This record gives sequence, structure tokens and C-alpha cells, in this order.
Amino acid sequence: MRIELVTGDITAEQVDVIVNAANSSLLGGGGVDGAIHRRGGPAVLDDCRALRAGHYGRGLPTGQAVATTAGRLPARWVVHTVGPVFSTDEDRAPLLRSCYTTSLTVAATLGARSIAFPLISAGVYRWPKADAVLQALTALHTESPGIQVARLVLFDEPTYRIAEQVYESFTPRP
Ligand code: AR6
Repeated sequence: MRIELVTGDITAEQVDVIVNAANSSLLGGGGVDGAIHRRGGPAVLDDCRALRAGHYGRGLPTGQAVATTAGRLPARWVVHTVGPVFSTDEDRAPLLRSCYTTSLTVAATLGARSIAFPLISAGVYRWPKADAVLQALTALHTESPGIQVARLVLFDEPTYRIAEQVYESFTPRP
């Protein structure tokens, strides 16, 4: 699987799956979540409501992922995941990496060949950006059946430059 870093708005990505940095309610929010629901339209929220009425009655737990239609977005599916809120008291990095790995698993099950991720938890959930990139790269350094490209979409230039630096010095775990 190839990893790419790009800058821009994830809602414009022409990939099979875009990942949403959602909250456990699955019913929308600000940041990338708001942008995805705005551009995807009501079909995305309808699917989210159906998930809440079914298997996810208590919400989607942190670190897990679930798919819906992408509505009017150029992507085919949205995979919603819930990142952890950053904490200095507790190491929540495994949960953050789990957002990436479980999203990949869901995407592979759908038959996706390409997937785009936002920098999960790095906005409202306050995760320091460089470490958010490091956790993303660590989790994405894997093979996932059928998935050829995973793109990390950085919303602005300063974040892209941070990501590039982390990428250049990144050494995967053995
Ligand atoms: N495309 C790509 N990246 C974006 C976009 C976009 N359109 N919009 C924002 N970002 P955040 P979180 C970047 O806050 O920290 C929501 O209210 C943003 O600059 O969207 O996981 C949910 O409902 C940042 O780098 O997600 C939850 O309640 C990154 O995406 C909560 O926020 C993630 O920022 C989740 O917080």
C-alpha cells in the first residue's frame, strides 16, 4: 500500500473511501465531520441514523469504524471513525492508531482500492499535529487486502509541512 500526503479538502477527494473524524453520536459535528455531512447531503445522515437505530444504539466507540454511503460526495463510501480526545494523563495513541487500522479493515471489506484520511483527532480533539501524523504513519504502514493507496489529507499548508517533516524522518517499527 502506497502512502501519499496531500493538502486540501477531503470532501473533494476522488477515492473509494473517505474517512470521517466523527464523534460517537455519529450525528454530525464541526470540522471535517461538518464538511462531509454538508457536501454528502442527507443520505449520509440517514445512514448514520439507521446505524444508531440498529447495532450502534449506544454510539460508535472510540477507535472503531463503520461505513455509510457517501451521498453526493465524489467518494463511494464514508467510513466514520471516532478519534480519542488528546490527554496528557493517559496514553491514548493505541486508540488513535486503531482508528486508522479499523478504517482500513472496513474499507478492505467493502472492496475499496483507495482511501483518504483526515488527520484524525488533530482539530477539536487537540492531538498535537506532529504526533498525530506519526501515529497515522505508524498505523498505515501495513498491507491491507486490495487497498493500493492511502492518502493523508492535510487541511492547510502549515500542517502539510509538519506532515512532510514527520514523513521524511519516519522509520517504521520492525
Ligand atoms: N478536509 C480535510 N481536513 C479537514 C477538513 C476538511 N474539509 N476540515 C477540517 N480538517 P476535526 P477531531 C482537519 O476537528 O479533532 C467534530 O466536531 C482539521 O484541520 O475535524 O478528530 C466531530 O464531530 C484537523 O487537522 O476532528 C467531533 O466531535 C483535522 O481535520 C470532533 O470534531 C481533524 O479536525 C472530532 O475532532
